Amino acid sequence: MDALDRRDFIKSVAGAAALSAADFSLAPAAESGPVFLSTWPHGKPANERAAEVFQSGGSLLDAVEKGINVPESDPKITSVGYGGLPNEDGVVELDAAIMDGTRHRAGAVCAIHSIMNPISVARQVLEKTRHTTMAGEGAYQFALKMGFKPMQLLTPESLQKWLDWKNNPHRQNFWADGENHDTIGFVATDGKGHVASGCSTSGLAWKIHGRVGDSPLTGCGVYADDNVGAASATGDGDLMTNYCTSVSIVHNMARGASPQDACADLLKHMAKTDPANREAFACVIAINNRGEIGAASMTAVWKFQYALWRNGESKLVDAAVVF
Ligand code: SD4
Repeated sequence: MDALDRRDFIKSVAGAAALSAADFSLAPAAESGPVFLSTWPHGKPANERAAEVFQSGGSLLDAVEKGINVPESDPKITSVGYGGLPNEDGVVELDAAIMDGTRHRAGAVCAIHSIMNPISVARQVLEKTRHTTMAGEGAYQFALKMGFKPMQLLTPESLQKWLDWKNNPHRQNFWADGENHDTIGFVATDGKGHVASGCSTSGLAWKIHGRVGDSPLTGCGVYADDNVGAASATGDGDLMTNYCTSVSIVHNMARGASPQDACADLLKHMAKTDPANREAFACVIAINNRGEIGAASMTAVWKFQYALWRNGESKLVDAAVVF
């Protein structure tokens, strides 16, 4: 190869690389206005709070964090924050993560106890440290250093449910009934191409002490990339972690899938690798940097509803079912 050929060759290789990188980015976002999308009916007040925070000058991350604080602080919601059902030892252990699509950085806490708003601790991990994920006692001590106040997260109702479970000789290890599956997953855009994702949960009721689900793991419960979009997930975290659901969905969108198709494709892929997964509790949400959204549930058994806030309208919608 003479010098000129070599230069041309290098130029064409560089061109090809640039092309595939460009393929990975969606065209610049159209002005969509802010959009807030979250899981389950308790996502509706969370979205509304997020919209208020954003419209009064908060950042997109402030909106996601403060939105998620709503179900976290509500003792009636038994799968997130205060009032969340405890682990098998009767201790409430919470998982949460928040990811900023602009900086491509997440903050997360796993299995943290005694702190009502783990998403806010996750935010502090993101803003105040060079770490991404903090776990257990270390996450708790970090929260205290950041000024969070410890409290008893069991309510009389959740304590009674734990006692009933404990006293049942035929108790199941996980999810003894169908009520305990309402993690909040959250995705948002500011309408100008920025996206963010957040997730907060008490995880599986009666889980083994120290168990960490998908929710606080970057790429699983949260993923956000301004070049493409954001995703989040709710469901059987022990299963879903193995599919890196949120990053898979965002990468599907990067290859050109709509948010809706990207969600459905991920669930189909799970079912393809193991047909038993057709019965799995797996639900996902996604948004792209143009404000288009998607949501899907593996099966109709879970009656997955998502909450959507757009143009001042706040509603609950039945998600598409894949099988
Ligand atoms: C977990 N994915 O800890 C969470 C639970 C969940 O709806 O999302 N429930 O496995």
